[in-house]
Amino acid sequence: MLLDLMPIFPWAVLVTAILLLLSLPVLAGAITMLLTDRNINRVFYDSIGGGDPILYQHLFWFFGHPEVYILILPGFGLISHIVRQERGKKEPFGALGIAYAIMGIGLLGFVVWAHHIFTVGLDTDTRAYFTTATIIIAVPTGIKIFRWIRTIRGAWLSLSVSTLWVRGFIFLFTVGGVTGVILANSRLDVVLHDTYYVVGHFHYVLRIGAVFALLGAFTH
Ligand SMILES: [Cu+2]
Repeated sequence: MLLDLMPIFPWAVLVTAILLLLSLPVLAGAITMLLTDRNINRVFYDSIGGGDPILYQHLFWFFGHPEVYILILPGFGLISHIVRQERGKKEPFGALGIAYAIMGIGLLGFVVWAHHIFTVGLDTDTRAYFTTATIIIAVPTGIKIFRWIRTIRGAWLSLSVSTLWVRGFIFLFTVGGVTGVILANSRLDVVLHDTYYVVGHFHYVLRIGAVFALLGAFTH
């Protein structure tokens, strides 16, 4: 079987596995360095000895941002399969584009981490780069949303419970995604950091996104 012919869910799980393989070791290294700082007088993060606590935040979020994609990518695969089968089609509309969008999100997931730490005193150029790179993620994400909608458009959809979860997912995940684009703007993020706006953003994309996809898949 050519990779292009692989269904979407295995694509999503393959990209998730790659994200795990490349991000977890960085977290392991970061907390190992932290343990040595705490227990054997190393100063990786201790500015007194020339270390830098912001280094820990960069290393943590280098893992932490791919982690949120690790949580949501399998759900993208599940949603693709539910809309396909509920629509009675062999493939969702533009399946290859969805596979490439999933790969694109996996790749971009590794170069946007500092949008979690805009408030630590990053210089303007760094903030401008991370703002731009983060907003670009809306492109592959939009590609998937429009292809799911196009797959289910114009078809009488059985009001099966799984399609209700799918509709809830598509609408509410999109709301959550839009708030992510707003938070990507570092000037806005500095004001919204540590507010319930961020809590609302990640609850829409994860609590509703990932969980609705799971519940839709269970019922499907
Ligand atoms: Cu992030």
